[in-house]
Amino acid sequence: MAAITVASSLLSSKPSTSILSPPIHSSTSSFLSLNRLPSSLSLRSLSLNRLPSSLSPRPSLRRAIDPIRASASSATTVAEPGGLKVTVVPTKPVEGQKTGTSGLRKKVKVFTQENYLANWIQALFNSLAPEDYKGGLLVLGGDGRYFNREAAHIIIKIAAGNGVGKILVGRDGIMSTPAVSAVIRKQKANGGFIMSASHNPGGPENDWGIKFNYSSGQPAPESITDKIYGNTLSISEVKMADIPDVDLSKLGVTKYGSFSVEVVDPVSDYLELMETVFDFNLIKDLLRSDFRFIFDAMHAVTGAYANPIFVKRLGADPGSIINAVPSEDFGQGHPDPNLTYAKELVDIMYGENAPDFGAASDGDGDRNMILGKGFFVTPSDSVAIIAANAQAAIPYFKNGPKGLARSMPTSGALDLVADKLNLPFFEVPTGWKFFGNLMDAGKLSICGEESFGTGSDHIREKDGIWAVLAWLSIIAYRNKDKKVAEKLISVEDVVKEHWATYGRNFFSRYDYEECESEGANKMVDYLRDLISKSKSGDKYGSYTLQFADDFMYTDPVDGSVASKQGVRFVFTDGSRIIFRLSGTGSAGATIRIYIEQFEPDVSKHDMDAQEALKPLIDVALSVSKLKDFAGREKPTVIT
Ligand code: VG1
Ligand code: CO
Repeated sequence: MAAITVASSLLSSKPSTSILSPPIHSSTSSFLSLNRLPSSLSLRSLSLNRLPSSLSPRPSLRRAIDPIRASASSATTVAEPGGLKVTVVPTKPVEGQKTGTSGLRKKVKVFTQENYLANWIQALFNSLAPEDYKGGLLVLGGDGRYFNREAAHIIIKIAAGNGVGKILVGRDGIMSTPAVSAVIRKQKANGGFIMSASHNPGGPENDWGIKFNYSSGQPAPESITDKIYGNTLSISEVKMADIPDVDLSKLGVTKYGSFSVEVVDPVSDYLELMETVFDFNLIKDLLRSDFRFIFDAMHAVTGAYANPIFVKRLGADPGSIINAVPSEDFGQGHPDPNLTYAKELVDIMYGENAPDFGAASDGDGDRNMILGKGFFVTPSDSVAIIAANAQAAIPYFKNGPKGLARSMPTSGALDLVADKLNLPFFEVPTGWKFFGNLMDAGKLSICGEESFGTGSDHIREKDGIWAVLAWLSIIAYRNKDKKVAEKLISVEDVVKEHWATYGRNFFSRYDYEECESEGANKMVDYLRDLISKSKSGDKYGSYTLQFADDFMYTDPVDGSVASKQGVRFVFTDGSRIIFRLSGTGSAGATIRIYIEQFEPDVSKHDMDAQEALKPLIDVALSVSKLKDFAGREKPTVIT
């Protein structure tokens, strides 16, 4: 690794736009001669390796194995047009590189195995049509987690080796998932990579992940991810440009023949977009008054966005942003904004003298949690309330949303809004990739998932900061005519008013994390068998079954079919119990149970959700025999 770190520290002294000739040999004849001397690459590495390690800017850069260097001794070098030298590194397939709900996620120890990441990146290029990347523009961002820096260099070199024209990378490799989507769209890029395992913990002992989005800014659909997986099983070589590591800490362009890397500010394009979506002056007025706001970045990527947006641009108190410095292990926390893992914020919001508004976001900035003073807004309610108020409070929706959508396990609160506003409505499987086609076809504006994901067609990802700005807009709009010292309409008031209008969908999710895969799979098999035998009218406690199935979705735009997306029991009163296995974990199996019951009676709306749902939760646990199959008494997380 020393070869790479030294090269990058030398580069950092260059002016911000440097035109570097190819690092070793620039003429075709020298490529040819190199071609006959495959050992030249390792010789160069050896000599550079002798330079003092004190030149290394970051000790962490030397920790991980460089998968490409590890096999460089048997590599051959070929000439490529454009003055870029490409090394073809022989490799072998690695098992298990199938992407889940959102990208490929594994333990860091797995990703740092020889060629593991390189194989997947090359398999991705092998899956795309050449016109989708040759000479094209790609975006690269990440959430700042451990291994991102090393991974960025590997991705840049393989992209260059495959003929990509230019990479836009966030400074220090930082760019949130929604910002990557925004930049792809604004800069008309062919696609982009996000180095993140999202809400999964980071650090040498924890998780790493990679996601690929394509030209609309949308997560790659299964048609692409299936191809990538297929190619990982037959891969035999990785094409890698022989260029030094680029200094990612300095803004500017570095050129290598026909390839270039531009380090960009990760915030500016995203902030510019937010300014077109929201009325910033409206939010500014709210944040300036006696309204108290707090945002918890959970030591993750939104730390880079919170200060420029909430403090500098919108005038929030600098002390209102907590855990604002992205760290490689998220301060040893679990960057998942829910009632369990965002404990610090929850304690503040439920404590004495709590602020009026609290919010948090996850590792890569696409999730959000919204809290009022001593009050939690469920994500299912949140998207419904945003949809109901969007036209009035958010300029982007001034003509009204085009359509609404939610993932299948998300509560039916949004359905009721769609009904009232007479809007097209869609129910899709879990995972944001299913919303994009509907947005591209102009059928969908606002959508959400129960898993703390909310967003709109301003980009093609869920968007944590957008959700916070949407809620601030709603509160600001509702209070815009209030005089100083007059009592403000609170988050809780807005939610309760919504329930009074539409009824309340009590909702809860139970997660049983890191169960034995065998037991979890057996439970799902058992449930599938059960639904095949069930019939309408069957009794489950005091509930009568309307139907039970394994959710299947046919995309109304391209006709693609996603099956086995969750076992559901739907009862005659609209109550639902849903079972799914998580597709984002990196070890064992996580069982998720989703429980929902509609309550039209306002006098019952103040009930605690766990209390209101108790009979249905008991049915869910007994129907699934979860305790027997998973050997668990209690869930790890209750939402
Ligand atoms: C979970 C959520 C899902 C979300 C996905 C990615 O998936 O349930 O709604 O889209 O995470 O979110 P699963 O398969 O574990 O249930 V993120 O913030 O990781 O990009
Ligand atoms: Co995320």
